Amino acid sequence: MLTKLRQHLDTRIGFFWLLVLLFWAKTLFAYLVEFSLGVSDILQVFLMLVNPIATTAFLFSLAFYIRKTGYYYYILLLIDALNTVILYANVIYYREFTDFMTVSTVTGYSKVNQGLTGSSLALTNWYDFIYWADILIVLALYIFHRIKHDERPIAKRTAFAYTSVAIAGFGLNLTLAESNRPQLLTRTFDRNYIVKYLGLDAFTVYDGIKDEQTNHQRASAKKSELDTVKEFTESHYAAPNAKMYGLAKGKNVIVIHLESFQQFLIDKKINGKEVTPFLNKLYHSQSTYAFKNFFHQVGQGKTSDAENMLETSTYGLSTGSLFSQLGSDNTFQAAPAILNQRANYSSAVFHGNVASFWNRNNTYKNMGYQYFFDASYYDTTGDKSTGYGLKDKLLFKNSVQYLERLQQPFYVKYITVTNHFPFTMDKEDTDFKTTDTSDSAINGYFQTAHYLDQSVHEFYNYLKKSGLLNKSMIILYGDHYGLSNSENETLAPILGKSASDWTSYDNAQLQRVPFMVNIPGIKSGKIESTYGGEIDVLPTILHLLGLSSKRYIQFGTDLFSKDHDQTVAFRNRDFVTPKYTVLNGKVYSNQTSEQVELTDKIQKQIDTDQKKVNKELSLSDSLNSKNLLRFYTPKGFKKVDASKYNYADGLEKEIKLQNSLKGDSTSLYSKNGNKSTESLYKTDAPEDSHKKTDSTRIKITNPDDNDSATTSSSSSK
Ligand code: GP9
Ligand code: MN
Repeated sequence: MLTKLRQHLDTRIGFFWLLVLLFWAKTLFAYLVEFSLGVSDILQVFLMLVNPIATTAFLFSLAFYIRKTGYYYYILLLIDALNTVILYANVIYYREFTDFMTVSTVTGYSKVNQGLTGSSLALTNWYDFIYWADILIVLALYIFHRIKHDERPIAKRTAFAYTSVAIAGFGLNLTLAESNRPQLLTRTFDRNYIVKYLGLDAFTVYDGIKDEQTNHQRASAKKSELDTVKEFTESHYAAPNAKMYGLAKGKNVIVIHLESFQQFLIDKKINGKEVTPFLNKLYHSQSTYAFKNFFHQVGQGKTSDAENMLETSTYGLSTGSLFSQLGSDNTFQAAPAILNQRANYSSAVFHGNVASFWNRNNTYKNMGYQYFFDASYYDTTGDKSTGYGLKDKLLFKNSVQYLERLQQPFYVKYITVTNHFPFTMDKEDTDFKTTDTSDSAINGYFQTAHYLDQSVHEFYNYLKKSGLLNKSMIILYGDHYGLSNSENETLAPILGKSASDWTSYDNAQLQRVPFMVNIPGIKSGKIESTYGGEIDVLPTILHLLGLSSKRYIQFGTDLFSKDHDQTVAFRNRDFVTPKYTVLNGKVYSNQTSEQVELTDKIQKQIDTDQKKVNKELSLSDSLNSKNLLRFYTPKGFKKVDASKYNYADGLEKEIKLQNSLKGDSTSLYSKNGNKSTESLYKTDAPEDSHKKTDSTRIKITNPDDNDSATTSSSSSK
């Protein structure tokens, strides 16, 4: 047996398999030891284990086409070495940035994370020889004839067969990956995902192609195109409403991102109980301006599209996520930077998922976010998290230590995750008696929404006790639908509708999400019926803070302005106005829910609106995909220098700043006589105590996060 294997090794094909095997082994070593790929089910484990094989076999099989003996062996080793360079460079890069190396970081185009620098040397480890030893040993064995030099060239047909089988193997891998994570390549959730499912080589090629497409679009961009965009946004601008302008001037801004939260949850009762009693109270409060006709406008980038619209007032892209595709390199004039530069706001994001999801770790830098407290800042072990990270109650509670040390005024964003598809909950987290439909996502949705409501309630109690409440304006919004169109017919009876005459019109109406501006202390709040969407948030907030928005290129308009544009564009060019809902050219009346008999007058109006919607979306696309904002710097705006931001050791940085400001520090902690306010936080989350919880589920938490969980100092990004 052993001699057989030996003999096989002495053939060209045997040598090939030896190298493939070794390369596969060291890739797996990197997967398990260096990267946190967040593998969460058996299929993912399987794909992770096999994904290096097809691409490696494909690349190495290219040597089969070489007939000359010496060349064959050396070229094969060279391919191996080059592939190892890619692997090893990613290992080093990952140690510094907890992310994979993109082509734009290598070519130096990227503004964040300037590739590998001198300091990278410090990131090498003693065991790194593992990545190179195999090549050196095999090379030595070959040179000293311990491996026979097989003179027989590989038949063309055999070579071709190997290459083809490798390609087919990759195809199979891709198919399985897509079955587990649909739209993996079109939506680009996370670089981690592509590596986890398809491997490092596939990721590098994929990224290279994307990069080439982006660069091509950018290179062809002309400054005059910016002028066309600017002309549009200038003529579209809506001047602030004097009554609202500066209503929240100087206040902290707390944005609460209500994951997958739809408007129909507001005031909804299930089995006689309100699903979201606290949010309902806020909705009806005199201190809240709530919008009942506010729509999400996201595309495939879901949460990240919502974030982009809210903070830049430009649309997401027609396919994929803008954050993932352009976030690393684009010029942004986003809320955190604007508020910092014009009113000295500090800024932070709190989110219990890994930083690389939706490429946030890079995009936030270009937006000017000073701090990003991602999963590595929290204990996300065991029952503390679900599919997308830390449970909401724990996110709010465990962020206090970071929040209280931020200089005020601050602009902060909490991105919740528990109310996310598939809306499953651990038993200990809910006693809400939900619906009993045939669809478990629907039944779960009311429970996870109820949980989210409780989380926000607990957070509000803290805000009140700590005194932050009256110093803040709190923005609450739902990012997009939770239940998709395919579930809506089952949902219909719960909404008092019938499934049998459910139409696309009804689906469109369900794209309403909450948008609430809560300014504790005011009494003028009310429920507004103005139509609007996520694109309108930034100018609205700026005006509430008493900052004019005229100088910026923004596609939305202030919701309170009398000139506010009430045409709400969806990403697929459908749109809603106060009177009509236009879907794929079909016009429905909002009053009757029926398709409208089109008179010439109505048709003309719809045509004009449709043209505007198309124009707006395509101008936004050209602005973003050609990175046109680099040609325009608004008055007083300083271009964001992404390389200034690094999200490691956030707490230490806050403390350092606090200490250096001494008596001038405005953090809550300093104002509280240098005492923490953490003890004011009360949660009923069972995971927070040492009560026994249900720990039989598979968790996505990655082992690296566990060590650095409670102390941010060990975070190694
Ligand atoms: C992930 C979370 C969910 O971090 O924000 O994103 P989504 O799937 O809703 O786009
Ligand atoms: Mn979302």
